[in-house]
Amino acid sequence: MSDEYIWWRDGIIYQIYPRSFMDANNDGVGDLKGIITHLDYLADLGVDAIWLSPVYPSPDKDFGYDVSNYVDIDPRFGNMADFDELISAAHHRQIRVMMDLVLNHTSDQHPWFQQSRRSQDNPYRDWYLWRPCRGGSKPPNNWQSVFGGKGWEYDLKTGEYYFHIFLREQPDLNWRNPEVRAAMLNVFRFWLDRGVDGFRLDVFNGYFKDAALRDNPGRFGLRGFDRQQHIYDADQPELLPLLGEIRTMLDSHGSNYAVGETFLSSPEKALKYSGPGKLHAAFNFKVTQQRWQAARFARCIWEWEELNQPDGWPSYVLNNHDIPRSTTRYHFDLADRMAKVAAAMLLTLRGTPFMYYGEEIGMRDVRLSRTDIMDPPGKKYWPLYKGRDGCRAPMQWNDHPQAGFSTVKPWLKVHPEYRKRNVQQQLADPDSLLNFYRAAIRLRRNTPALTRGTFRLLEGMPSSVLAYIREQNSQKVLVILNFGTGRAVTPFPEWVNTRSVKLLLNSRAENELAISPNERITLAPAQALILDVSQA
Ligand code: ISL
Repeated sequence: MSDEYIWWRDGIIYQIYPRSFMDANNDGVGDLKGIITHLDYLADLGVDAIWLSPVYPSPDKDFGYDVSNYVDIDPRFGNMADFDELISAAHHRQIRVMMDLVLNHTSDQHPWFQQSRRSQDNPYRDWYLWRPCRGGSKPPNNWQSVFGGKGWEYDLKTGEYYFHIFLREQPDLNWRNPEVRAAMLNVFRFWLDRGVDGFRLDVFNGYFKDAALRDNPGRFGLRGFDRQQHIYDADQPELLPLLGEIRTMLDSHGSNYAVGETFLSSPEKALKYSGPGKLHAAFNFKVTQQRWQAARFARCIWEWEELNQPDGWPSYVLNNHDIPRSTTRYHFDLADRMAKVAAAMLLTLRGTPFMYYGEEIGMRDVRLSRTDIMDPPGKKYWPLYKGRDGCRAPMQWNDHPQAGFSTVKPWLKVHPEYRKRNVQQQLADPDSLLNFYRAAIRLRRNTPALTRGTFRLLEGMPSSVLAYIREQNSQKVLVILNFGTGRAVTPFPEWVNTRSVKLLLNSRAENELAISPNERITLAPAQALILDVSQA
């Protein structure tokens, strides 16, 4: 592996949900100026890139994931001048900027769809998936919407159905139409020309649907969407050549990066779409679906590692804007100690770590009453499924009203614990989760074994312990993570000379590193240790 620094390989990518990060103009919605005011915070945290969830004009039926103009900024977030300022201010601090491209569907308010629905012979008709009724009035096939109900919406005016895999206000584009393809590649170019360094591609493997629109076969599941095998409404063979084309374009602009949000993700699928001539990376969300048990993570990481051999580059994510925050998901307690173990893992695995705003201070999901729910699937399925608002609450900057996010009531409720959990308080506390993230990120940056090094799981550990070795040239780093709430006595691999072990990071600094005469380490509950064992 080359020793030259490559930001998307060696660096850390931090996802910002702009409407919840910082509200500089005090209208209750976060904005670009707000992000600019906190770039120093991000530089100090040590991230190499930020990915902005959508900031384009949008009617907000799906909070920006329904785009009505791909080449502008929604006035609630600011304007193009603010965007240019953000790019240059970020670059000034060696922070790259990634845009979220939502190209599977547009908003129904996008001028393309407005044209398309006008008449069957409108030049934009074929930009979307319009089909006549089947057998009189039935939808063209059995495809469903992820957010509930049928995937087809009947349009009275022109007497046909259009397909939407998400909300009816998010019609799917017809990527087989060369004009759509060309328009979308121009969207990439537009942002590249403005200085953007990379992209996150929303639902990229959904771009193409079966040309014959065949019915999906059934399977067992709770919701309509889950009761089908999605073999015809995603992952079609036309996708790979398109990814090749996207990659060529990105490479011809410099070292621009693209990570795909693998829809209906599996590790095999993520791998299939990433690598040379394809996307740089595609998310493997299996990691986010594990219970907090060392053995489960070991299996999942091992599988992802194996798939990425010999020359794939994994990425890891514990949090994003679609799933409950890891602290809430795993019911972390022990005063953030377990969150430190998760951080130590994320930042020492072989692969690009993705962080999500607020993860570094251990934000929890906010609990909302039925009337406060904003997310459409949450409204639809309450109380069975409460939607994704919980992980999208305003960033907790300090203990001022509204957590320093805004001076007015924000678009979504602030988590009530913000007075004791916020950036300001954690910066001042040397033992805080935030300071642990900062230290671990610094260590990672200065330790080639932790970025480019090989990865090897250690066997023979107690059941609550995940341990692995990262190695680069002569540098060997041992990571030992106690996932359990009890103590764990852990052996060293026999080749380690325990007398020359050097402590690099200890998540429970109050416990000194103690190696017993029989060459074992006793880990406290939820303790993470990162050790230099090069001299063994
Ligand atoms: O979030 C999910 C379930 O809770 C997923 O099914 C999610 O909808 C899917 O992974 C696609 O997500 C992306 O596209 C959606 C948008 O709502 C999500 O926020 C986005 O990440 C439609 O654009």
